[in-house]
Amino acid sequence: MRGDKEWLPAEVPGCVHTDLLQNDRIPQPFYRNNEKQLQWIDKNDWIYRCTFRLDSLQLEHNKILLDLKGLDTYTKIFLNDQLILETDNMFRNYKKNVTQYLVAGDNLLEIEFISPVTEGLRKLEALGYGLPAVNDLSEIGGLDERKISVFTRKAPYHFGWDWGPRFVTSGIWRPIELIFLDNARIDDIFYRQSLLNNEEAIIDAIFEIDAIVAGKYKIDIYQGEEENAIATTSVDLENGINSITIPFSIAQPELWWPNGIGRQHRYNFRAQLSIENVIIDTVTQLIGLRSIELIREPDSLGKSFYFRVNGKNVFAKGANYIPNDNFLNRVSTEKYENILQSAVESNMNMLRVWGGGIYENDIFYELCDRYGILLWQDFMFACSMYPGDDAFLENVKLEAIDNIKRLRNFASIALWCGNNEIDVAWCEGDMNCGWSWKQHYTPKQREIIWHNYDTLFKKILPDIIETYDHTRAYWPSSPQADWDVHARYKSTMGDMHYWGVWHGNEPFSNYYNHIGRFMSEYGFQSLPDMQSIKKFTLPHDWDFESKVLLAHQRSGYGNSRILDYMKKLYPVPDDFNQLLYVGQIMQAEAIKSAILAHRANKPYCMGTLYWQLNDCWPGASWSSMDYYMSWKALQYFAKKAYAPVAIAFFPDENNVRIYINSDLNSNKKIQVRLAIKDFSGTLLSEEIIDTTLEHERAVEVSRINEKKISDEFKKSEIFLQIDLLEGESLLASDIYFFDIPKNLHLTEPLISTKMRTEGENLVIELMSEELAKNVYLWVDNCHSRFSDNYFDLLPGDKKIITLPLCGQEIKENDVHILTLNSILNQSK
Ligand code: BMA
Repeated sequence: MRGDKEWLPAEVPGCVHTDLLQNDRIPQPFYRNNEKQLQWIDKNDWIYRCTFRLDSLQLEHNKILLDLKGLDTYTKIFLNDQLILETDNMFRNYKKNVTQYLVAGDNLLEIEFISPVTEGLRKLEALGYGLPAVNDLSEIGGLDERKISVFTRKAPYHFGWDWGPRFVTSGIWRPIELIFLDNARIDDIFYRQSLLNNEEAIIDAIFEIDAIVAGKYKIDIYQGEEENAIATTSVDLENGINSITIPFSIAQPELWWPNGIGRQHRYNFRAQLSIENVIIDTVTQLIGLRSIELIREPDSLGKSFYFRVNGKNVFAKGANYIPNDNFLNRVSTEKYENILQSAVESNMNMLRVWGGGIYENDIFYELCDRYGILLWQDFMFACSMYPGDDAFLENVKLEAIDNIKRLRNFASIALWCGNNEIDVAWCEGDMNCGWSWKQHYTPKQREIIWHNYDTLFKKILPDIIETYDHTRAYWPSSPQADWDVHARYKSTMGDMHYWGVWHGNEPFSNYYNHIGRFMSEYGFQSLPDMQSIKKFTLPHDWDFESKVLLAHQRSGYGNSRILDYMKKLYPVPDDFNQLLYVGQIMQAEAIKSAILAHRANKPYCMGTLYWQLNDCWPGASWSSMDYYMSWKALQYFAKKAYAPVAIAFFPDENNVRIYINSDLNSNKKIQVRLAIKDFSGTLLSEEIIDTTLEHERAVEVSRINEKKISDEFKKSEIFLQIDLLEGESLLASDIYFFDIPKNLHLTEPLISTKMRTEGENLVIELMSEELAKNVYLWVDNCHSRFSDNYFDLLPGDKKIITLPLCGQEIKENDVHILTLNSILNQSK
């Protein structure tokens, strides 16, 4: 800390919070209420320093650059006691020529981090009035109503969000490197795909080369290990940055496809720069060849909004993605793998990198390319209004250019989007719409604030996209109906965030009648499971209203919103573990029904991304995986709801309509077996329908009159089972209840289990005489992932579940089972 004499060891990449933790100076930030007592950290300035040795040979290079890939955020950088650079943007990559400052022997690099709070307050005062920033948890930071997040180009969620804590970090969050140059260096290559079809791909390789020595150079581009170059050019480079375009083509290109549609082929392009037959620089990149378009065309209902990849219209299935930790240096490659493999395993093909987080690390995009996960990429602006002074706008411009250049070669990026929810929150032009922000300002201030918005999101950012990446579409804000039309729940154009359920306290059934052209957000909260809760709490915290659990719940209505919904639909258990479990299945059922409704409305609706895939700390949130990477019930449900073939039920006033969603690429003749059974499996009625499953469409296969069912049977004692059969093989199956869960007359099931170890897995065989609803399995102290969980076990069916062993012996008694049946029976 500045003013302190003590130096502590630190990590790079890292941040001051994790360094203090490593040095035992602070307690675990996420544990219980510790967040509050750690708010002093961001009010201080911190200095990081190191020495590095260079020998005289290294100093002989013509130019030496210091490459600072990520500094969070306000810094003064000293090299051998000389101020060489000041920075003010976490998202920028700064490069500084340091040749003249370096010496043979020890060199001292010192980076002084100025408190983002001090700087933010200074900027707020200079502006003279505050700007809306609804998720900035200023009170927790001891700043009362003073929202400073908007003044600093730093991850917005560091200042708090409605699912995350306030830890305003400082530190070197990405690596720092020295680059030695003699003649010239390839600074950047953009493989711009100007034409792509089955016959041919035409690629413009656009090079930026930094030449220190002007002269004749040669550029070769190779494919993989092939000896013959696919393009060769001789160039005369001038001193400084040279831009050179080298077009080349590939015959019968193998294309890159999103997950579930095709393979993710990538070409390995190796570019070489040489002078007099000596190779002086090589850059290798894996490039997926695909065309991608955002199709917004007027139609009879409004205007379409969907992605077309390689000429094929893609229904987007996925979720919104936030950073995986408040302390970004803790997100390991394994964690990125885990989260993206979870997305793939859950049949997703798109994630939205939401605008309140970060432009992710390269590894994230690399994995999305590898696994076929398309990305809706926001710029980092969310739920706030931003300043518009020249310095701010120039800073954002450079940030956008840095990140577009870093990311534009990734095949996975489908769209650049200006911000999250600002258009809809401000709602220019109508005093009665929006989030009541405008009312706090004078007409003059309103004009300035909107002008700033307009300049940044409707001029600067689209212009930059046009210059640096015009092969992709730009969309100013999510959600938006059209370029100049605000989104509403009734919009028949653009993308939609539907928050009537949860924020609006509306019933889950409203998911069926609020369907837009592309559902880019909707969600429902739950808490993590008991094993995760135990990691950051003590037993006396295990209560929805405890101080600690409320501190880990950042949405305004607290946990009471979960309880309100639960009381209407489910039994509300006294036992805390059971309460968590019911909360999770309620969330899972809600989002499953929304996903299936969106899919059934294809092609009117062409995408569904629920809020939210992951967490940045342990707590209540809308996530389907918790901070510890444990799958909540929702993740298991999403996997089934996103399966290529999935059954959807839509109850309306009189009927339940049954749809089959198919993303298969051919039609299939199938048999649909509809069976009404009681909970012990007795068949009460049956119908078999021969039909055709239409590829890439949803078809209605049946309509069941619920009134008739209630006349004939006791609706709380029966269920409908649907099996889709193609010949002998079961394509999909699901069940439907004619009553809400809390009314179901499910008896305590006798589940018989058989367990055995097979290699690295525990195999569990389950059977039940009675229908067992939402069978939840867990093993104490073993957090690995079951092959399925929270599933319905049908009477007489055998279900086999596997669990990777956690390096421990698991005995029969260690495996616990909970069902909704038991809870219903306790509450009687
Ligand atoms: C959406 C998001 C987030 C927020 C979430 C839940 O509006 O864009 O800002 O966390 O809702 O409220």
